[in-house]
Amino acid sequence: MIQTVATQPFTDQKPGTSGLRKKVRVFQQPHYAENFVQSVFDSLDGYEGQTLVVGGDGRYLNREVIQTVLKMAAANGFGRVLVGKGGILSTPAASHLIRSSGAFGGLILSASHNPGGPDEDFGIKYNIGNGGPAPEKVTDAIAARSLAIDSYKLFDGPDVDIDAIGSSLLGGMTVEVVDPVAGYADLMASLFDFGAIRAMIAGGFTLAFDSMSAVTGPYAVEIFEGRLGAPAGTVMNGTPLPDFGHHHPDPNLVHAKILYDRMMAADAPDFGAASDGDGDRNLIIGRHCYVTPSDSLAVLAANAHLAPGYAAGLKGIARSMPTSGAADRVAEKLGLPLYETPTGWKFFGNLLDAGMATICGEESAGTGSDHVREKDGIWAVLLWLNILAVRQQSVATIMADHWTTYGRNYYARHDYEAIAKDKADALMAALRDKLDSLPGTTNSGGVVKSADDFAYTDPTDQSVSKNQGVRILFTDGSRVVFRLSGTGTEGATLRVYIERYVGPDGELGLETEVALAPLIAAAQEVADIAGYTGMDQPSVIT
Ligand code: G16
Repeated sequence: MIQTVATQPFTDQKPGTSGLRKKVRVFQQPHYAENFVQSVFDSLDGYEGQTLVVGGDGRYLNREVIQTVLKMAAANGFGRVLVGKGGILSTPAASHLIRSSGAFGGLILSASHNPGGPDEDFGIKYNIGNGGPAPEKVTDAIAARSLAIDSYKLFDGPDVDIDAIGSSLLGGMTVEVVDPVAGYADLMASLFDFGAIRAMIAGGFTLAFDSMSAVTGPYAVEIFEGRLGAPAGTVMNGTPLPDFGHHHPDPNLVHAKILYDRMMAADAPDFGAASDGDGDRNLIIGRHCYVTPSDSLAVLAANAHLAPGYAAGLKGIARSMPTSGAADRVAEKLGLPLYETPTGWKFFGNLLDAGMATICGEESAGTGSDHVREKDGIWAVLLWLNILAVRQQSVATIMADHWTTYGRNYYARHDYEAIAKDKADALMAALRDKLDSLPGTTNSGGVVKSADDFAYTDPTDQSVSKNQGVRILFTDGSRVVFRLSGTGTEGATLRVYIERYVGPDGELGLETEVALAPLIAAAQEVADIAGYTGMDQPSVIT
């Protein structure tokens, strides 16, 4: 029986950079998740009888919200829902399942790299039929609907068993519980030379992959240990846990410190990597050699042709604006177009659909390609492994070679977390007020060439996205970028992105902090970060 439940709008359901992310306790309010899911359905046209994909990263509340989604999908007229066994689907696997099943769209339940548990974070994101995050026109419609909603529809039936593969009926809707891993692993095998990687591992190459007790565990065990023959134990923290074992599943140098320390030890493996809560981010560390996400994008783009799936070359490269310009130099050399988009994977979807870009990447540890419409952590690791297997060189050698060919973009991101929202807004407003007066002035970073607030016009549909981050560009090509995160759930997070380019003949071996020190000082001078936030150090440096 279909129930229509009366409700009232919540005023805080506007999706951020990547869906709606809130504290679990916010999602546990009566009607909260239901309102958002109904707002999604109400913003879509033509899904009756169609297929919806549902799954998540296994975090606290995942299973409960999956049942809610199933009952609401049945009541709203979907014909079929595909759900990952146990409610598990990594974000890239969900994207692949949406595409390969011809689904109308999907709901991915995750707060990505944010921690999980009763006092931590949860999230819901809607992806469209191309497998990618809903574009802004859809998320704007969802936000508008969430402010007007007065009822939602729920099928009044028992919970569905999501732990056994197979089909069942919920009202008139079919629920198919599917293997979350196999189809994704097959896709990876179709893109990369698994034989070459397997031979490299059999020949003594060692790797460590930290799943951070999050969703990639089953995928990594199947692919690295199963199909590629790495020894058992190669995958660390390989069981997805609702609270990620009390860890913060963010693959950066702070939260993946155990892996980092292992990679810097005398007996380090040849290659180390980690992924995040929902499996779309990646951290790459060679033996004694950390690779920044921006550099990783550049190296992957420069060498992708060594993997079978990309042997025909790339159509273009896309990066988010705050990502370093390292990939730009590769694009230039390869004669490829380079697209600079706002932060958020959703901005890459149109470029990938239009065949304008093949590889995309972001400074926030995301890289991916046109094989799905999300960034993909395990994909990035496999492309690295394929390149290492072909080149038969260490990560450190490949990085050194890359810099002597293209020059080096020294890069760091400083995050100031959990600052009061009004203070963060005031800091950004003051910066915006200064933009016109900055060009021509000198500070610790050098002479300011230009200063603006990044705006993007999508080349495929001409849609315009404004206020995407304040950029201060210096005459020597260095830059400092300021923006507020769109994924946090507590106060505001200020992100300061700092970059300095040194050509192939310049000093390529500096410590990053040393290379960037004048620009870090300039960021303080221009934005008065300490004054506005009361913090004299960032919370996280990546
Ligand atoms: C999401 C988006 C990314 C973005 C990142 C950080 O990643 O998909 O495109 O770069 O958030 O965004 P912000 O700087 O606004 O916090 P994820 O892995 O959290 O889904």
